[in-house]
Amino acid sequence: MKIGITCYPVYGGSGVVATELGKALAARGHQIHFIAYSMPFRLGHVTENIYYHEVSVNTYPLFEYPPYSLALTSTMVDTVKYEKLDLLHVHYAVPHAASAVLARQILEKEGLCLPIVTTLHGTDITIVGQDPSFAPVVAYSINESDGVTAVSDYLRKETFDRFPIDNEIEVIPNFIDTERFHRLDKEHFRRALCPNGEKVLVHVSNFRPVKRATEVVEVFHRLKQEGLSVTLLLVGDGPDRAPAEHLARQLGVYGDIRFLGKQDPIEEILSIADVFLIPSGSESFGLAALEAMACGVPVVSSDIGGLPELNIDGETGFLCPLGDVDALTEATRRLVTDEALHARLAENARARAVDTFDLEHIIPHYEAYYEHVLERRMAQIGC
Ligand code: GMT
Repeated sequence: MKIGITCYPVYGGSGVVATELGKALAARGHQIHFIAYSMPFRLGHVTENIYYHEVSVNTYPLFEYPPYSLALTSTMVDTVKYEKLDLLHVHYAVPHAASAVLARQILEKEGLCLPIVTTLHGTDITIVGQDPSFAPVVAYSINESDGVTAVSDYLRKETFDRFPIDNEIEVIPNFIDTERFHRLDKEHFRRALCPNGEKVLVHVSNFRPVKRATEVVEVFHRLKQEGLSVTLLLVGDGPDRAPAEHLARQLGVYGDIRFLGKQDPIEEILSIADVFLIPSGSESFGLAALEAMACGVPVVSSDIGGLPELNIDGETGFLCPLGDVDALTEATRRLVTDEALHARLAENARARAVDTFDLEHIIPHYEAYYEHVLERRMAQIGC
């Protein structure tokens, strides 16, 4: 199949999922055309079966806000026409689904058929999409898509609860390449960071307030106060990094925390982790937690959103009530002090990543869904 993929190329889990999906589909013989405003950061070098079409937005003195969505639509139209794409798969509804619906209308006028699949990722439904400046367009473009997928049951339900949706939504969970994400031998790295054999707590995020990174610092502080030998690696960057640093200084634990900023490859850091903390206030899936699990790291998370579909309480980690720092601390304490418990949950976490979320299981779902959408569209309008 020839498939166009549009995503946010520089930030966030939706771009990671879209890019890894494109790479996996290309490896299975499909021809993949990324349509985005810059090269997706996880793409690496362009390989066989992978093409990249850059959206360039014309600036003009009249445009205080250059119309990116329209430039994207035009690039979609050109790419479909000249590359003869079978289907367009857009990730994150705002504004990609609307651009795709418009592209489909333009192409229909020219007698071309373009089925669209929209994948909902999270904040496009729960936060950004809720804004009155976007909400009617989000609902319309979801209803107009030929296929809609959501990354968790939770997100599917939220979409129906929050928008007037009369389309079907298929749940296809996120996935991981468990051959790339596995525990590597990084003992030298561990010894360098933890010369006294400290247990390693890790948090990876974009440090937006919704990730509640400061709670991770609070948990760490409490464990240090109890005299536990722990260190904390904070990976990523964003608006809450400075508040997290400030809190760490106030609590007197700044010197025991490494603020590592954005890091790649993340599996090297996860390979020395003992516990992964993700106390988010909103998380439709929690791809960062899945990456940790694939590296055999038990997860301490909040119990909201799609996290309970991924992190099984008492089996792959612990679920804690949102904002309950006592519960987060207790769960982390158990994992750093009880070796048998830690070993069991670490093994289960890896097994769940491999058995349930490995890309070899999930990519065929997408392929089958594309076939289904194509057949249905052909039957509908005979294209
Ligand atoms: O909001 C973000 O954290 C970024 C966002 C994205 O779309 O780039 O992440 C969402 O999609 C990820 C991939 O499907 C999910 O793993 C994240 O849980 C989800 N984030 C939220 O729901 C907050």
